[in-house]
Amino acid sequence: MSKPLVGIIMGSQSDLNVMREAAEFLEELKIPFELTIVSAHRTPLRMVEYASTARKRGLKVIVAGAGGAAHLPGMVASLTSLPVIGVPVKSSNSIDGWDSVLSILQMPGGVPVATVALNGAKNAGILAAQILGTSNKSIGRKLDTFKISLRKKVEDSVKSIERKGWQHIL
Ligand code: RP5
Repeated sequence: MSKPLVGIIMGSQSDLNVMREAAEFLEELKIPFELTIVSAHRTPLRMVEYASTARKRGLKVIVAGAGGAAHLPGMVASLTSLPVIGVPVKSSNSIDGWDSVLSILQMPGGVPVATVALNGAKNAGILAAQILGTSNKSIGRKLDTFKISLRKKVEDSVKSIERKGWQHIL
């Protein structure tokens, strides 16, 4: 097993159902990653340890998801100079999701978190791969293929609507 390049972390096991989409995308592209629970509020010292050793351990990018008062991505970004992608999760303690979005999005100057959409873990996985793909040709090629597959899917839908008529699609 090669050393993980991406660290996927989340505040609680209850985030896994959303965060798994980042893991699934990386798995699809055969990009080595690690996945674990790190809570900013319940295990703050573990968070400090995780983030401050991440670069030394060989990680290149961190994907961090949390819900409600979602401090994990921002705090991790404060502890490492690796790029951090934040995933706002609509969790049981979220009011409506905006709380998580704004907690992750509105970072102070100097400490960016690349924030994806609410529950947008798949895009976080894609973005992590794209960051790696800037310096890794093989990952870059797989991402090009992925992009082509997105285009083909839309083209297939266009053809299908033209062939069957829109009334017969759903
Ligand atoms: C956040 O609180 C976690 O990231 C999770 O989204 C939310 C709820 O956690 P649990 O109470 O389900 O463990 O810190």
